[in-house]
Amino acid sequence: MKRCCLIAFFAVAAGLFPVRTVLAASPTNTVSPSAATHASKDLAIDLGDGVTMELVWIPNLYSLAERWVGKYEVTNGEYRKFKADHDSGECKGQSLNGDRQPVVAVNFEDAKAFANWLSEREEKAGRLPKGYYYRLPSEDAWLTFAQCGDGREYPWGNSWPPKYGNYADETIGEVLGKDWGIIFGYRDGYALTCPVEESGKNDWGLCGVGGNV
Ligand SMILES: [Ca+2]
Repeated sequence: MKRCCLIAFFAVAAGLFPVRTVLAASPTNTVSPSAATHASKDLAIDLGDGVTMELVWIPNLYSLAERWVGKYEVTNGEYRKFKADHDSGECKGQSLNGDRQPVVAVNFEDAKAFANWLSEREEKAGRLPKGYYYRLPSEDAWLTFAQCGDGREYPWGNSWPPKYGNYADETIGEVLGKDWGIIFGYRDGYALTCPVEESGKNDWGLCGVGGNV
């Protein structure tokens, strides 16, 4: 994950780090594995007004606390159910603010607050499994689901350039200038953020797990 992580590192300073939520067992969780796994299906959280947040059941994470992982990065549309006036802004005249684009212009505390809000909302509605809560993924969980559990260097495998996903491709040079880091020989068609569905799905069914948003 060397180059992808490097891109993500620089993105944090710009508020462009990816926000993804997981549904995890709390440290005091007393739910037995057999009871917990009865619901071992993907989840869809209805946030209202047609906004649905999807999570994928990842059995390989069972040794960690995480059980379900957000299928996509948290979108602007989802985040605005928590903070209605959130504005992800624009860059060089390109909007970052579409409902299906990943939320940006948020910091670590904002991301944690979103996960806490989601936990409280779902618990109040009686939809949160006993002993579980939403939070950001741990580093170990992130590496496991981004690498599909086999230690691969990139979400798609060990080859370079990427096979899929939205990265600093040749498109970004055309929009932001040639001084930006560009992956030559790779073109995903997006200079900046893209709809989360188009950010590349890994073998475990998770989209956009490499690079920044
Ligand atoms: Ca791109």
